[in-house]
Amino acid sequence: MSEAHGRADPAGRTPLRSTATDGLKIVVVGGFGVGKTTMVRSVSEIRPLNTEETMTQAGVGVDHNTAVTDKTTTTVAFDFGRISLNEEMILYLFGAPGQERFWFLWDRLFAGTLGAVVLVDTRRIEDSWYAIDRLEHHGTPFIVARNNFPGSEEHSLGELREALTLSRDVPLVDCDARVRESSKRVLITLVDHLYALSTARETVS
Ligand SMILES: Nc1nc2c(ncn2[C@@H]2O[C@H](COP(=O)(O)OP(=O)(O)O)[C@@H](O)[C@H]2O)c(=O)[nH]1
Ligand SMILES: [Mg+2]
Repeated sequence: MSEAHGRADPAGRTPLRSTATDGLKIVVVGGFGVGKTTMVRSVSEIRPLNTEETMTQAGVGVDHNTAVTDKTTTTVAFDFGRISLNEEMILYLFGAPGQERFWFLWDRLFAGTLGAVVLVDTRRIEDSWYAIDRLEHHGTPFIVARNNFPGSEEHSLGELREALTLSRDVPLVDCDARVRESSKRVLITLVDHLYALSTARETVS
C-alpha cells in the first residue's frame, strides 16, 4: 500500500522533478482482456476503482459493428488507481478500453493525459492497432508493453515492433501485469519517455 512512498524507483532515477509536475495523468489502453485492470490493481496504492464488473463477459464476442445503443454506456468500464513513484511524483492511472466502439469516451479521457501505456496481448495484436492509431492521431506520447500471456515470447520484441509498425522512438517492453514491480517498471519507462521527449523539445526550441 504505502510501501511505494519514499522509495527510490528500481532504476535509482528520478525521471521528473517536482518542479515539473506533481500529479501525472496516465492512461492504460488495450483490447479486452489484455490486462488493464490487472495492471492498475497490481500497482495501485489506493483501492482501485473499477466502474464495470457486469461487462466482463458481456463484451466478449460482441460484434464490433453492432450499432452503439444506450446499452453501451452501461457496459463501458474503466479502472482508476494511483501510484507514488517517489516523494514528488504521483501517477493517476486510468485503465480504458481501447476498442473502437469505446472511443467516444476518449476525448474526455484524454483531457490532461500526459502519456499512455498500450498493453498488447500478442495473440490478438490487432486489438492494439486502433489504440495506437488514435494515440498517434491525438499526439499523445505512449509506450507499448507486451503482457506475458502464455506463448507471448514465441516472437521477439523486434517482430512485435514490426507487426505493430511502431516507430523506433516508441519504447517497447515486456511485462507481467500481475506483478507489481513489473507493472511499475512499465510506468517508469513511460515517465522516462515523457521526460526524454520534453528534454528533446527544450533542446530544439
Ligand atoms: N498469464 C497472464 N495472465 C494475465 C496477465 N495479466 C492479466 N492476466 C489475466 O488475464 C485476464 C484478463 O485481465 P484483465 O486485467 O481483466 O483485462 P482487461 O480487460 O484489460 O482489464 C485476467 O484473468 C488476468 O488474471 C499476465 O501478465 N499473464
Ligand atoms: Mg478491465
